[in-house]
Amino acid sequence: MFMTFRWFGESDPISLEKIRQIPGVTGVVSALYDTPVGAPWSHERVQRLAESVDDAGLRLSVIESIPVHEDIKLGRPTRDRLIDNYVESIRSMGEAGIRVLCYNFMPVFDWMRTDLSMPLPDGSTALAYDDQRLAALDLSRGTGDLPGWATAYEAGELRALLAAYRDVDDERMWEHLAYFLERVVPVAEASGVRMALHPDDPPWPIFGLPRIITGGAALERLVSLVDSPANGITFCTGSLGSRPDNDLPALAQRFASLDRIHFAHCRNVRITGPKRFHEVPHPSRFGDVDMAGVLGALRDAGFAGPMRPDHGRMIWGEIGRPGYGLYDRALGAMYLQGMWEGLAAGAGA
Ligand code: DNO
Repeated sequence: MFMTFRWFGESDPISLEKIRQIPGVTGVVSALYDTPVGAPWSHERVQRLAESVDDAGLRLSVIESIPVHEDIKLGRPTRDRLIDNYVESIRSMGEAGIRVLCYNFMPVFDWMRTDLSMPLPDGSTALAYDDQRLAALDLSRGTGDLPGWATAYEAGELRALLAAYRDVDDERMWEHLAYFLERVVPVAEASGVRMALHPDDPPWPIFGLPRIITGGAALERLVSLVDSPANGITFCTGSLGSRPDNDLPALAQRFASLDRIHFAHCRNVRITGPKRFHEVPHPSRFGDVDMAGVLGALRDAGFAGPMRPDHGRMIWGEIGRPGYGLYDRALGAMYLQGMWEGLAAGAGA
């Protein structure tokens, strides 16, 4: 593996110069944040982004994400034109030499939490989710009040979208995902790009919306939809790990040995009840994720792809984008590299 770090572009308070000073981080994970969802990414723009990262002495290793338009997820007739645009964006990535695309197929919302700054006993704060609190959230005024990275929707727009999904159950979502992948994966393969679907976070339905990428059975089904190495997954320990029925080391072993893990997101969660968890520091002993088991499985399978520390807590008085401050993620990067180095040493012993 090689270590990467997410960067939200020029407006990110954590500059590339700072990222470069985290020992061992060589890759950057980023995106074109000002392109409207559904519009094609031009080769020039992607190339310019890659060059700005190069200039800082790093390499743009992963695009996270090219968002999938809701019309594709809903299976609307407009999807064909939007898929053409998506394919064009993938070609642009390939031409710019970027080999991994992390994306998701979650309806309406991306990752969701009910608390962005839950205090932990040591005085740090972390992201937390509690399904009972989610049920109490009011969507009638749009997404404005939601604690999460949801795309902003006005009340009316959100109501219409939620209504449109009422006709889309899990099986329809799978059909729409297959339709998308059948058209996109061959182009990714020809462009030298590996697609890495991010599991749903949290991995269960929210607000009555279907969520299908939840665990081992779903990942098996995903990789069989289009049988190509370009149709892979982002192995997110935190998302998959918030369900106790997911055996993370076994899943890592299974999908890495198929060469379908193209990107690893590593973070830890503590499960505190049914559909209730909060994020914790990266090392295994703070939560329910067996990080050594996961990294050991990846290493044994010869995983050579990008890995990044995922969400960190807010520590040392840092104020910033929830989950994406500098300090705790940098500590995570060091822990993960230390673990990897130790595993490598152990393998020869
Ligand atoms: C959260 C991230 C996700 C991820 C998308 C990929 O912190 O892991 O938002 O970027 O789901 O499309």
